[in-house]
Amino acid sequence: MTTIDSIPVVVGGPSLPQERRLVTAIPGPRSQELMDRKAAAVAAGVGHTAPISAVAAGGGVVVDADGNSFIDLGSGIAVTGVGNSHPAVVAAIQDQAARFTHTCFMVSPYEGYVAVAEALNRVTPGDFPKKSALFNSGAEAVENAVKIARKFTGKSAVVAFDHAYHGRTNLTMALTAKSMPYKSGFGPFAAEIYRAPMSYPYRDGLSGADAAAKAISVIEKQVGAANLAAVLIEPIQGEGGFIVPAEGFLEAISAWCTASGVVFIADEIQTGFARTGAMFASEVLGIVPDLITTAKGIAGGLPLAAVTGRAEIMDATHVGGLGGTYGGNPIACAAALAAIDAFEHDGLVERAREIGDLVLRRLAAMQAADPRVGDVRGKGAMVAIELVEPATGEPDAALAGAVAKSAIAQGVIVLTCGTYGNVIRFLPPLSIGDDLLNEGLDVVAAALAGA
Ligand code: PLZ
Repeated sequence: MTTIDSIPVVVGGPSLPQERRLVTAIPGPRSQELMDRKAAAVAAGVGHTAPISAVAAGGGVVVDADGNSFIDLGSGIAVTGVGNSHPAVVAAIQDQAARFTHTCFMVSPYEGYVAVAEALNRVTPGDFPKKSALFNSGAEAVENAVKIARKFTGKSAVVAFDHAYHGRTNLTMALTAKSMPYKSGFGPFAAEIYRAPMSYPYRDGLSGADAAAKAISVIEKQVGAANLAAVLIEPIQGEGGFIVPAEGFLEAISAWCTASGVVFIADEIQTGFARTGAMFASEVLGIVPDLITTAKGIAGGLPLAAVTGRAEIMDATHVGGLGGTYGGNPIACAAALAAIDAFEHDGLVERAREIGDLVLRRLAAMQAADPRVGDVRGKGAMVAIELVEPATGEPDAALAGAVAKSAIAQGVIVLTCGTYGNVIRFLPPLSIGDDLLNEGLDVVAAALAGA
């Protein structure tokens, strides 16, 4: 138990005071102590954004061991969409933990797993019979989507895009575009992965149709549909810079896949579950993928991931070909059922749209006043600014890093992203209130003005 202003705090969730409050410099002494222990005990490769010791979180705040309360504009990288320690998620976890914590679904199946599969089959886009399989992490879901597509098509090549992020395992490192920090020194990588150009309207100036024609030409000339099992794409790229493709790009790629016997996989691990103002970004962007990978927002913070898609593709794999000791862990499934219910019935899709309207309006005002804000983009509660040298349009990663660092020191957790590291992204929990959201944006605006 820690104390904040002498009040014992043992629980987070929405009842935490919804305020930004700094009572020490950041990091405070207790957080610094944890940073020192981390440096001594945790492998150096595991970095951190905010130098704090988190002890509670909920609504739109994260509280540290020194009693500082931060406005959360990151949701632990798009995970706590329903809000940290959402009461229904907590209750479901507690109830399931008291019943059983594990049997292994492949040994003694249980209802929670099947119910999550049913829910995913229902809420994902596509008016056709679907099936799902559950895993532990986003990377594992992507790996399995590739396995399934290869088995179904009998082909081996996979196309991913410039700026893509799909994970840190060997196959998903190969699928991820950016070398530093994700891949550098960690090769050799998995074979039969090819890269196509992404539609990036701010930087390529191409229409969706032209960008798709360019990508399809690369795919046809350098890979060939006869060898291609799957095209894998984030409908809105996450780590790569919150890149929203030009209108028509995804439809054209998806249509080409359908015509060419290639499985079209949407990686909705960051964009899924109400984040973009629809249950899935595919709906916002007008596509119906063959397979969808999900994770992050699915279970209110517990590790769970899934592949969902056309039943005939999902069923192509022999019995025993898919699985894992923990995939679809019963506690994670209980959390997911509560979280999915909250996404569907607590108005969170609408809330994501409202958040998007508010944040985009504020960011557009920042752009109008400051030529270093080169681009403002995003959908729903997944929006970003791209910072540049005004004279040249060159990416300004140093500025993005300085703004994020200064915002954190002022009590607002924001994340950067982008191939060039020059994008500041906003991924608030959908449980955040307008007041905190505005205050958080005020702090970011002041940090930018002062940088
Ligand atoms: N696909 C689209 O966004 C995870 C990575 C953070 P895991 N993104 C956050 C980091 O630096 O490791 C992600 C994603 C998309 C796949 C993944 C991978 O999901 O659950 O981290 O494996």
